[in-house]
Parts: sequence; C-alpha cells; structure tokens
Amino acid sequence: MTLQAIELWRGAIDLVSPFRTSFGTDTARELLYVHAIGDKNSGWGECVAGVEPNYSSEYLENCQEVVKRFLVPMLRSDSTAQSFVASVASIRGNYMSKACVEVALLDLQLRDQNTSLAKFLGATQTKVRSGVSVGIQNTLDDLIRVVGEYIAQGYVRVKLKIEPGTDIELVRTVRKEFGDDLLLQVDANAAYTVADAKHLQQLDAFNLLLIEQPLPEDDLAGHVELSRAIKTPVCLDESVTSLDTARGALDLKACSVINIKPGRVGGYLEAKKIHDLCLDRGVPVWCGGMLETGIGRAANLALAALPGFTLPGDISASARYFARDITTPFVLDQGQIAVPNTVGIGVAPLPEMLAGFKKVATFEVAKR
Ligand code: OSB
Ligand code: MG
Repeated sequence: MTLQAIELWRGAIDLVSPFRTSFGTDTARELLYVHAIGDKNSGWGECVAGVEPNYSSEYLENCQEVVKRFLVPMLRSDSTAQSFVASVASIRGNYMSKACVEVALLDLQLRDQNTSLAKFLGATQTKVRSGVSVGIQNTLDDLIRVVGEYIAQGYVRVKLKIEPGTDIELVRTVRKEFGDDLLLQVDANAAYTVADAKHLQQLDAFNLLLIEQPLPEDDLAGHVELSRAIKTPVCLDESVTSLDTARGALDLKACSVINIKPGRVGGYLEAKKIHDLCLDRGVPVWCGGMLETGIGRAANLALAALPGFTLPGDISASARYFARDITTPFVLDQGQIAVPNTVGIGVAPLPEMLAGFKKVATFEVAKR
C-alpha cells in the first residue's frame, strides 16, 4: 500500500429525533471523517466524538486538532493501520482521534488486499441482531410510544437511558407494558455514585440484562462495590479505554459484561484484542454505538460479527438516526442487519451526500 494523502471532511446530519442522555441532548450528528488516499484505493473513517466533552473528555474540534497536529505527521507512505497504532502509542489518550485515522487506514489497506474488514477481524456471523438505544423522553407516555414503535420495527433489545429521578419508575413502566420477555437494559452514562447502591438495588426486580456505566469512568472501586450490592449485571462503557483497563476491570470484578466501542479504545485492532480477552474468559460483550453514520456503522457491524458478541448491540438501522445517511442506508431485516462483506468497510460516502460536506484539510504524506 502507498498512502499518498489524508483529507479531513466536516459536516452534520440531522437526527430524526433529539437524543437525550444523562449528559446532554443532541439534535444533529456533527461529523469529522478521515479520508485516507492511496495509489489504488481510498479509505474512510468516522470520528465518534461529540461536540462537547461530556461523554468523555474528547470532543470533535479537539480531535480534528489532534489528528492534524500529532497523528497525521506520524504517517508515511508505507504506513499501515498496524504501524500507525504502534507509532501513536507514545501519544496518551485521544482514543477517538486515533481510532478514526486507524479505521481509514484499515479500510484503505483491506481494499488493496481485496478483503473485507469482517473477514480480517475474524467475523463468524453474516448478520447481527440489532438493539436500540432509547433516549430520555419528556413523559412516560412518550417513552411507551417510542419503545412500542421500535419493537414493532423488529428491534430485538431495548436500552433505556436513565438518570437519577428518571429510572426505577421508567423501567417498571416499560416492563409492565411490554412484558417479561423483552430483552431490556439501562444505561446511566455515569450519572450515579456508589452511595446510590441501595436505590439501584430496586432495579433487581425487573430482570434487566445489565446496567451500563452507572458510576463515573474513574470509579472502578465503586463499580466493584456496586457489583456486589446489586443482582443486575454491571457493564462498563466509558471506563474501558484499552485492553489494559478491560483486563483490570475484569480482574477486579468491577463488571461482568463489556460494551466495546472501537472509537473509545483507539480503534478496531484494540477492540478485537478486548473481544479476544473476553471470549477467552467467557465474558459477554456487545458492540456499543455513538450515533454513527453509515461509515462508522459499517465498521461496527464487522466487529459485532465476531463470536464473542453474544449480546445484541447498539447498531440500529440508519433510519433510527437519520432521514438520509451518508452511505446507502443500513436496514433492519427481521431484527438483524447484514454485515458488509465486500472490501474494506464495504461502504463509502454517497457523492450527493458528501456534496453537503466540506473538505477542511488535505495533508500530503511524506514518502519512504
Ligand atoms: O453511552 O452508549 C452510550 C450515544 C452517544 C454517546 C454515548 C452513548 C450513546 C448511545 C447511542 O447509547 C447508541 C447508538 O448509537 O445507537
Ligand atoms: Mg453507554
């Protein structure tokens, strides 16, 4: 592979409905795409960071700066995703910045090799079961209506966003309305403290698959204590930023399930390592989402097709997020979404959609 240039593209796509979590509300997906240009093919990567540093410390403007100032300068014409990951190990954190460059390189090199990301990662599934993440609604009636619509569309698992004051009643209501067979879980996005353990014990009555990231990302000890205090399995999202933090969390028994998001751990190579560790230890994993457009969604589908992904992930159809996706839309078929199986991530931005985006930078890559 010969890498010639990196382009950065910016734009936004409106969400079909506002997405509210314990940390904020989004009405549009602001986007940063990395386009890696080779001599024969090109590859695309999507940055999962939000506009504000409220899910984690990373945010989109900062990612763009980190990519430009620290990551792109490390690239050479013979760089690969693997050599890139090795060379940027000297840069601390900045997982989302690293991940969007890494996957653009992966897409490019796998296209050159005429193989798919799914095959490269070791996928064993051709389609994956699809769950849906439901934001906090204004009223319980709205919540029932929205959840009912998603179930009618075929989503096989529902995740409810919760926060203090909007939690137990909400879960009770959804359980009562949709019955005991519904695969149901909750996500607090770090909104509680370990002092809420007694309160969260009330969730034990509702047979949830898991509670995701109840406590702040740094509070592994708190998650250990909470895991002992409640029956609902604790799953970590924000806390797991690497293979090392995943291993530590499991060794400490801070969680019994892990949500793997490639953007949060610096890319798909690290995500696969976390998957392999969890598979080896019999720890269930599932693929998280960051309201990705088709570029990020395609790559997540490849990852979610690995054998350790035994729980349905937050990879919903394009229509759950956008009226028009950047790529050919991903559709739900009997609760499942097909895993791209052509070359690279299997998709690229539609020219008519990209026309509404702006190329904000082009960097020539030094020869070697
Ligand atoms: O915590 O899983 C999360 C979206 C943005 C930031 C954080 C999270 C989420 C979601 C949405 O829950 C999942 C999806 O992409 O459907
Ligand atoms: Mg989460």
